[in-house]
Amino acid sequence: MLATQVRHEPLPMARRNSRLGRSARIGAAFVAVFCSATLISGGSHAAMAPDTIEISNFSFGPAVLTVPAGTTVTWVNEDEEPHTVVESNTLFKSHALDTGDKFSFTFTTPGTYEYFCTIHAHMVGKVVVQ
Ligand SMILES: [Cu+2]
Repeated sequence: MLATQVRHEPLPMARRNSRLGRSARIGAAFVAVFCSATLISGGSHAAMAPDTIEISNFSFGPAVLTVPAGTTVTWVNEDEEPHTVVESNTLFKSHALDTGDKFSFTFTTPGTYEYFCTIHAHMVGKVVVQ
């Protein structure tokens, strides 16, 4: 009688262990998905030139770009709508950029330069030159 109980003992233990193993595997899968998503976003960021500002979805990206003095910053319009890039003190002023058009400006003096789109005044961005 006692021997039978002992023999049955490991069964529920094993079942509990396998359930633990499954949740551990699910956890590992989540970690794997999270890590690969991080890798993908990291990869696309690295592929983009650090001195390029993309205009898409009616916004400048990145909204704030920090560069060392002497950097040529290039804006690329990825939108279907035309946009302009105009510095607040008109230090630089692009023409209306159609889809795929680019505009570049070389920042030689350290400072903070705010710019906006004259067609859509809510579109603002900033270049910080160090
Ligand atoms: Cu615009």
